[in-house]
Amino acid sequence: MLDAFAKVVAQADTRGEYLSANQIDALIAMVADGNKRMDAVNRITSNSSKIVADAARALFAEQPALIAPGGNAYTNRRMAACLRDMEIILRYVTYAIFTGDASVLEDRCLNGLRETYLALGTPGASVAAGVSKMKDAALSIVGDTNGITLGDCSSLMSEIGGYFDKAAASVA
Ligand code: PEB
Repeated sequence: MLDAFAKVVAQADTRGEYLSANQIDALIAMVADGNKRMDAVNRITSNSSKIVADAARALFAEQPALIAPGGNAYTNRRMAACLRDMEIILRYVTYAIFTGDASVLEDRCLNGLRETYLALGTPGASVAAGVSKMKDAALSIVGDTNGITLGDCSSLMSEIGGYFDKAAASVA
């Protein structure tokens, strides 16, 4: 599990080189914008239940076969497992945003997840659809400009979107 700093150190070390000016500049920019990152993590974390519940509700409205008898989220046990899975994925996405690096998400959550769903007979494409709904909800919460000093959050927003996309793509 790496963060943005450890990642560039690991990369530089495999080449036996000092950190490059570009790498240092990128990290300086990341630190300078650190409050935005922490605020984004805080917003997603404190709205996590709503993000998960709304995304699940929208997913089941779009794919009602999932909650019909015989569906992959039918019975309370499977419904609970489904909500829990979405919560787990969202939690790892917040870790990736916090560290500025996807390795925690990849190593501890996504690695082998597609195979797990294949083995369970859980439709990965439906999980991916749920993740993409969480992405939309999270980005709209992070991007809410109400009551804050306006600034440019575009690169952070696209980084955050990228973590959700990575999660969706890894199970779709
Ligand atoms: C991954 N999910 C399930 C299981 C595991 C995971 C390992 C099997 C064991 C169990 O049931 O607990 N666990 C989960 C995860 C990590 C982990 C992400 C990462 C660290 O450790 N059903 C649907 C939707 C979807 C869904 C499409 C969006 O209809 C999920 C939610 N996951 C789902 C369901 C099960 C499951 C298990 C329904 C139960 C499957 C079953 O027992 O039939």
